[in-house]
Amino acid sequence: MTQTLAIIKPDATGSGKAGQILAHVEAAGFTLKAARMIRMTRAHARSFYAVHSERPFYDSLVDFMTSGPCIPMVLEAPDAVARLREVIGATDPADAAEGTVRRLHAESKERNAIHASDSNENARREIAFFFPETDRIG
Ligand code: 3AN
Repeated sequence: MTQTLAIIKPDATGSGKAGQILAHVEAAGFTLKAARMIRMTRAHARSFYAVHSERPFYDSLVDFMTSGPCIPMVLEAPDAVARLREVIGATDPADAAEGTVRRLHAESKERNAIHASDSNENARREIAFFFPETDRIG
């Protein structure tokens, strides 16, 4: 078993889709190991997305991620990082495969419902970013 970090983003919490999205990933075989509901500060969001700091969409992304509640979650499954990327679909919902979380629930390339770690190294870093060791079960 391996773990990955997902975040249900403010577009999805705001439109009442958090429960459907969690049900979707659980039905796809993931076990929920930790979760919180938070409102990210600008400093928090800037730090989390530091890798994108030179991209033209960075300020807008920080605005969006701080616009409402987020639900970071630790999800566990065999090959969790790659499998969750498949289940959520492409960044742009117009390119996401049928039946993926983003195809079903995302509004746009920015307001795209859910984040998922893109490598095992980033999963470890992102899990530690949101969850102290004492909050992680099992
Ligand atoms: P993914 O979330 O699919 O790994 P990344 O890491 O390229 O995509 O981008 C991180 C986040 O930045 C995306 N989830 C999305 O919210 C936003 N984003 C990425 N590309 C764009 C873009 N061209 N325009 C606006 N927002 C974007």
